[in-house]
Amino acid sequence: MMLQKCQWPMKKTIEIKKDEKGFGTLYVNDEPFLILGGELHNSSSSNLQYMEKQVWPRLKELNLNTVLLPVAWENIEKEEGVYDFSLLEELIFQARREKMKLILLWFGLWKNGESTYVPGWVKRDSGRFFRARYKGGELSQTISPLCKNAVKADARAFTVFMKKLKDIDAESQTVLMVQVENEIGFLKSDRDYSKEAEKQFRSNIPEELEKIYGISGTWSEVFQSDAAEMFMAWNYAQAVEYIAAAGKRAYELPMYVNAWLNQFPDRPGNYPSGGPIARNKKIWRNIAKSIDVFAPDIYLSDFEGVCKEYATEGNPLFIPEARRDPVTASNAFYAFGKYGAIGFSPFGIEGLMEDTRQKQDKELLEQLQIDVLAFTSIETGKYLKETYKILKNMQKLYFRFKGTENIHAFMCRNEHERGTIVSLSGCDLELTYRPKGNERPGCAGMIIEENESEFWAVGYNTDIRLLPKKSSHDCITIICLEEGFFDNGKWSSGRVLNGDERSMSGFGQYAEVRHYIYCKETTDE
Ligand code: N0T
Repeated sequence: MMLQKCQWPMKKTIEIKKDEKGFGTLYVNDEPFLILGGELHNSSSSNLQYMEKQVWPRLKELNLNTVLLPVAWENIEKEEGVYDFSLLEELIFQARREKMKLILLWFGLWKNGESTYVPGWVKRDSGRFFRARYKGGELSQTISPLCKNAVKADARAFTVFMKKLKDIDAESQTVLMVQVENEIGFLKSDRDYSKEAEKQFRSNIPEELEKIYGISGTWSEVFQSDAAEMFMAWNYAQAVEYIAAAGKRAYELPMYVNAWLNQFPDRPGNYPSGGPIARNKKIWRNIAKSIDVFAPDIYLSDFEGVCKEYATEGNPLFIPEARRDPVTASNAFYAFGKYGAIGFSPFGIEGLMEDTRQKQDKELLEQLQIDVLAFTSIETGKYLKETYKILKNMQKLYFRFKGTENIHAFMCRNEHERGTIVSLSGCDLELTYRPKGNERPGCAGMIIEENESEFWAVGYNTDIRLLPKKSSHDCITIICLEEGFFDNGKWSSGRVLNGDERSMSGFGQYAEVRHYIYCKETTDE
């Protein structure tokens, strides 16, 4: 007879823990999890057949482990108080079958500044669910964040949704996180000019803000030229807090909000006013306390600048949406290597194997002064799948050193930069960036030092040379340089690169891994 081992059922948890550096890591049952993600186009997950035919097969070869997809309020509560979760349940089944984790995007009251995903009964009743107005009183498509009825209705639906999620998924843990709303804020205006908003904007700032900022007065007195945006940030952050807190009481999953960043020209309304952009972080962090992560959607070319802005003061870096051109494949290494990101996820992932250069509405994007490339896939998937494959297989090594001085990252910021020096404990690395066009990933990568005579390097379009440390005259000698790959954490070496192959052993347009062993001889006088 088999003896059954008596075990306590393990408590299942999904949480983000922070280290001393402030870097966050997502833990699933105390195991670190690296989100190698991709976000679907907005409408893909509204139909199961479409998912079967057009989406899942295309995701297979990309080496993702997580898919970000929307759950629309209009779909789960078509009639007030009547809920239907059949689509959600099927999506979760499909994901499990595909061995994929999910991050669900709650498209509730606000999606890209507007209220296009609210149910018809909310849209039709603009008395009960009043809209934000532009200056002069013109109506918008955005339900005002000052509308308490609307916030309560959203919170109620969100709570029922989270409860359902707990019922069907707490055991399997297919869903890792939930995004609350999408790129929140008010578009085409610096603030809401509805009657209610006008009244509040003229009054003194709320007590809570007085405490946070240590100053009192009207919005304009306190925040001057930023008053309109701060006013919106306060109202949106409060609404989000109400909704997220209610949802968390039903099911305690990590939650985040994502930001449409302030791009040129930097005026609120040109991007959604009041969203969680860096400038508004004080309000957002103090008010929306149930939110675990404030996350940037990075379409701007200054990838490094944005990462830096967000990975501060204990805010873990998570990039739920990223550019679609090949540079995204190299940016991922940088986000994980330099800022210990918990995850990375290009937008429109099911289309990343295509070349969409001709399909872009170039004129429109140019008119809006938006970088066309940011929305263009030039078969980006064929590069991204290499990045993800490498990261997936070397994550054990990565997590072993995450948050320590042993991890370094490099990235070429513009075409004038020729290279950089990365300082290791035993030597310096001279990294020279290779010229490359828009069709390729950027020059970027990551170095992990195993000890003072051994390191791993991964990256794209960069040459590596070992130098003595600045002002020293040490003689640095390579003992062994191998190409190869990690297979589920275990190094499997390929050719030993020596002779001709050693002098031209840099990284090319597809990501590669190298293992270096070297020694240092001190030149004593
Ligand atoms: C994103 C996506 C989707 C260079 C646009 C980005 C997604 C939403 N919005 O394809 O609609 O649901 O979150 C807006 C970025 C515009 C500014 C780019 C400046």
